[in-house]
Amino acid sequence: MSGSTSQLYSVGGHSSPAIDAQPSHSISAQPSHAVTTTPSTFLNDVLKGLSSPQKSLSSKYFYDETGDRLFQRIMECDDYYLTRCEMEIFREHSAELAQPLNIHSGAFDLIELGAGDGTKTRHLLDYLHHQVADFRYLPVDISGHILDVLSQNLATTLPGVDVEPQQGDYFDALASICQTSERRKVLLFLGSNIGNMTVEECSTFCQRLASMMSPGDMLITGFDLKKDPRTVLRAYDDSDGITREFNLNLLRRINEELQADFDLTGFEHYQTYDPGSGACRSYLISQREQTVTIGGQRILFLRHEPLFMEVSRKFSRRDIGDLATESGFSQVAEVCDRKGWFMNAIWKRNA
Ligand code: AVI
Repeated sequence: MSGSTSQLYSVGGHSSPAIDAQPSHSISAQPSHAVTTTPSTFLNDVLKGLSSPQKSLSSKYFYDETGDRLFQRIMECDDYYLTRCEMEIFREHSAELAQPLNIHSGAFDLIELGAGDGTKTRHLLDYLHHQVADFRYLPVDISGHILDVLSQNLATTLPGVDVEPQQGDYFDALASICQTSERRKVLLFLGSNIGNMTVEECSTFCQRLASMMSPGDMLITGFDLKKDPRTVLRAYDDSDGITREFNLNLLRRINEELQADFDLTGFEHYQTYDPGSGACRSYLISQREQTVTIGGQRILFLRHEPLFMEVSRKFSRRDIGDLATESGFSQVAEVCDRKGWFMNAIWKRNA
């Protein structure tokens, strides 16, 4: 794999992870999302990322079966606080989440983008059901399997709730729901998935959501807040090395699915956190000069060259308020965990 030939590629088809990525992360392990990715799109995206001056891979490809399992382990590990914080909010503060939604002023659709197994949302559903709110729950996920698991669980635990799973892309599902339902909408986008978008992707995503919503519709989003930089860094550089494995797994996946020849021992995980911008970035650093062949193309990695893998952005209250304003929303409430590490912001679509 070592060599000195660098080649540049001109390949199309790379689109924004913010818009395409549909990871559904929750407490249970997720099934592979590979089913929805055609090999040629995957190959094009990989080659495009690796031919940029700053080599990169799209984090949406983390989630094959092994990646789902590793992400499950990340969520359970002590250093990764995000899932536990948001779970605490849903478990202990469902009433506060529901309060701004005016749950007794007419029927509504509760639409969850990237619902996964709905572990957190179950607490809110339980609360709404006990309050005799007139609503139906429409979990959207790219994985039909996880939607089956979710529906079966809810049929047992909350049989009175009307659950109508929607498999597919967030925006396609939302468009089809909007076409067939006149009800007001409450959207959920949890798990700090918004943090995996760049600043631009994030505004585009929120503006696109706003454009599909009607005035008065609501959006509840999970934001990981800026905090002690060491706490953030530890969450992505965990002492068990699971995040390291999670990153390396994408190289393994590329080897397997695109017949590439990454030597996994030739790359080391490196995490950074910039407390100013709130960007927590993961890289794989090439440990030596080496050439990797993918789809017949040879890619040169210099010694110590960084391969950018993922951004997990952290937000201040002001960042969140500004994002709401620039996307056509007004923030009506915020609910945080007791440490003040995570926020579920509740926004109303402006008239
Ligand atoms: C899915 N997403 C919100 C996770 C995060 O915290 O950015 C993905 C992750 N990557 C490494 N650890 C967790």
